[in-house]
Amino acid sequence: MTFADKTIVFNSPKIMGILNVTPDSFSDGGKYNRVDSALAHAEMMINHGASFIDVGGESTRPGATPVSADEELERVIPVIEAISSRFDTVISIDTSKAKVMKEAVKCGARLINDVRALREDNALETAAELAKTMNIPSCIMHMQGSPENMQKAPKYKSVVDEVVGFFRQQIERLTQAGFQYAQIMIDPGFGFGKTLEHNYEMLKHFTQFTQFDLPVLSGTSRKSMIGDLLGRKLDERLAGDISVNTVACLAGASILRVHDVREAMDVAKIVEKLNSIK
Ligand code: PT1
Repeated sequence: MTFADKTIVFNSPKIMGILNVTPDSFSDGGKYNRVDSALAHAEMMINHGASFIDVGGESTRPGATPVSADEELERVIPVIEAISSRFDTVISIDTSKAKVMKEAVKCGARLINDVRALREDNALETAAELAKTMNIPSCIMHMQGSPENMQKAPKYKSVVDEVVGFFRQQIERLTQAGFQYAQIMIDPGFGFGKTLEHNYEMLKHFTQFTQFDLPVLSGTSRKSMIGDLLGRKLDERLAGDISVNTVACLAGASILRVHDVREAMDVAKIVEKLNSIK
């Protein structure tokens, strides 16, 4: 798959490092402090083997409240500029807002990661334009509800069938809007309007999501599906993360979106070795 000028071949799982630039991820404000610490964190993740750095200025974890486009831009733009001027990694912009997509790509982002699957105002038109004119792919994620309400009462007849159906519908919608098929990435959206049972049902049947022959992203890092099952606090979930990532990679995940890049790279290398044996 190509991201503007840069090709990444998914012949082994690739790692996307998470870079949150939400205020709660920092001890206190101060823009320079913020850019500097984000840059240092990005550099570490790149050194550990990340192929992508996912920059996000809106929290989408359960119960999170929305932010304005201007607030989001103020958070992410200086960080994207700083990373893209120093490193050749693919920067992904974690946003649902058309304006943020456009500005982020202007300063060097090469992938749009939208947990709302380009369903906000103007998002589809904007992302399709960036796909056509600059070869910027998009990752579309499944979510039931919105971050404010999604964990209230998630309900499915079959979560796997519904998520697969959603992808079928959205891939059609994106290609109709002008995307090439090969400019689309999909993500089942672990933790987004799913109970613990729903999340593990998706993990168990993860191979189903590879039926479209598009790269499948898996994002489970430090999530409740690990903490709640194991009874682990946020900083005690690494073993669970590694286990879930191993299962996802064996089932065909192409990208792991993680906080702990080094450990995820170890998973990717072991799965690559296994897949090379006849
Ligand atoms: C994800 C993802 C994301 N997750 C993509 N982007 C988050 N493509 C942000 C919990 O249950 O999976 N894929 N961007 C973070 N969102 C959550 C959701 C964090 C649920 C935590 C939980 O703990």
